[in-house]
Amino acid sequence: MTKKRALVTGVTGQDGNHLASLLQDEGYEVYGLIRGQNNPKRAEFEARHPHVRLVEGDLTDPAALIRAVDLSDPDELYNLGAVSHVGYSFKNPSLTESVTGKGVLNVLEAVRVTGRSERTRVYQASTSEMFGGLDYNRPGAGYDEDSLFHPRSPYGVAKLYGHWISRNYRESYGMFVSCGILFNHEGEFRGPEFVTRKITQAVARIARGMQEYVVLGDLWPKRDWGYAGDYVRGMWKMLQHDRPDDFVLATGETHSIEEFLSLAFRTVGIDDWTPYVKQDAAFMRPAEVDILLGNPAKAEEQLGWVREVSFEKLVELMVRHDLDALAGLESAR
Ligand code: NAP
Ligand code: F7E
Repeated sequence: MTKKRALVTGVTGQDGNHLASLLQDEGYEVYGLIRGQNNPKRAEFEARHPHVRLVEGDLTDPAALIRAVDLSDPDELYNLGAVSHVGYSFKNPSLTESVTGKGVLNVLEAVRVTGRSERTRVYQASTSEMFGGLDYNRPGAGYDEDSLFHPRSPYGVAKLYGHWISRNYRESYGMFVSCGILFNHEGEFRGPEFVTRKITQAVARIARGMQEYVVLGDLWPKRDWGYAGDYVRGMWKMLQHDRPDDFVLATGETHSIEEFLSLAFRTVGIDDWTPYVKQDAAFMRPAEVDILLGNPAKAEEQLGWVREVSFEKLVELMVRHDLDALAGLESAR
């Protein structure tokens, strides 16, 4: 039997790393889009995923995307590439619009103009940041697929464009395009610029006596945090479903950054984290998303999606991973 073929944009990111492994395990021939003429993540990625064929291309370059689609001839295309950091998007709004917003259009057009509208199923990485978490727009049972959107950052606005252009291509051209509205998901591949990894790396270093404190922004915002490994399985399930649709993936629990800090420090035996945390306005945003809480009922019922890793396990997994990484560095010296 011929293998299914998948193309993943953003393959060098957190979700790309998890998804590349999942697709390999499912027997796919996997292609990954990699940007830049000398991407610093390339060597590490190739060592971890020797089976993935990397194709050079940038989401802002329509011709590069057409070439990548032609070369990989995918049954499934997962569009994970994006400027994904909310704080960075305030400082680079135009870049964010080009990559995170218009990049989606470029991907959809590459599929369409190469005559693959009927063949290639597309996953679009939409986000809970599209909801905004404002008082007037805060459903008690959690945001679902029908909740109102009110994005609060250039990132959220660009993602909302990507979400709607995906729905538009589904409706206009009958393309199989599914949007996963994913709430925050974290893990061992999370970039150090995001708050969870910044905390767990700092906790590991503080526990080893290599760092005195960590400097953060606001500590009161609440997030619905899950494990990335669980969420990429949900993405894959969306493209195996009998029709294209939108699905929320979330845990249905919300926790503040203070709660994350408390659990992370407790993992290394520190009960009072307050002496180890300082705050700086540099890490605060011009507009904040106060609280995110998702309702994954539709994905659970229609896709049979289940989350395996709890919030408590997630925090422990990340801290232990970062402690092990430090121990590995120390023994290599
Ligand atoms: P990530 O770790 O930040 O990865 C982003 C990926 O996009 C990286 O591979 C990056 O390449 C690539 N990229 C950036 N600019 C590009 C460009 N101009 N052309 C081509 N590729 C480019 O993000 P993630 O956490 O894996 O998230 C995956 C997707 O899900 C993103 O679209 C994100 O916005 C969305 N999302 C994430 C979450 C979450 O909690 N993680 C929740 C909802 C939605 P480099 O490695 O070269 O930088
Ligand atoms: O911030 C606060 C910050 O950057 C979480 C992306 O994957 O999930 C992610 O977006 C919270 C915010 O993630 C620091 O203000 C405090 O309230 O880890 P984050 P995010 O903004 O929720 C969504 C669903 C996505 O789609 C995005 O792509 O933590 N915070 N102090 C901090 N945040 C950071 N990064 N650094 C701090 O020092």
